[in-house]
Amino acid sequence: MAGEPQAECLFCKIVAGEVPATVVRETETTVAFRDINPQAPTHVLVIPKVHYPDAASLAAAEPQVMADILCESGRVAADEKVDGTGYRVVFNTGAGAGQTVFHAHLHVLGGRGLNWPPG
Ligand code: IU
Repeated sequence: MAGEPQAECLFCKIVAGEVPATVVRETETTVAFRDINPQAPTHVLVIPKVHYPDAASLAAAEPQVMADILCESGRVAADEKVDGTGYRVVFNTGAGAGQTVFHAHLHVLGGRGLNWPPG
């Protein structure tokens, strides 16, 4: 069922505490943890506790949770002290855009200069 934990989903396992992660923030609806392969000095993933495969399906089904994720990204940036220097939030959506984990997640990247357009 949409939103329910998926047995084979790595991020559902992180939410459940079955796979370790360096959690930096947690709310009733979200978890934020450090990316295992950081692409910047700050690289944190903010994920919903509910399972949706990507940002669009999450936003369509649970817009308040999507809003919670965006609010949390700002709090992560402030906690990491990258809000003053600039940071980027990214939802890779679809394999063609580089999505590799199909549980919606927002990347929060900062702590170095970030080029535009992204690769
Ligand atoms: P993507 O947008 O789906 O490509 O992002 C998935 C991210 O999840 C990617 O940056 C990975 O480094 C990260 N990640 C992780 O933090 N822990 C893991 O065990 C795995 C992937 I697998």
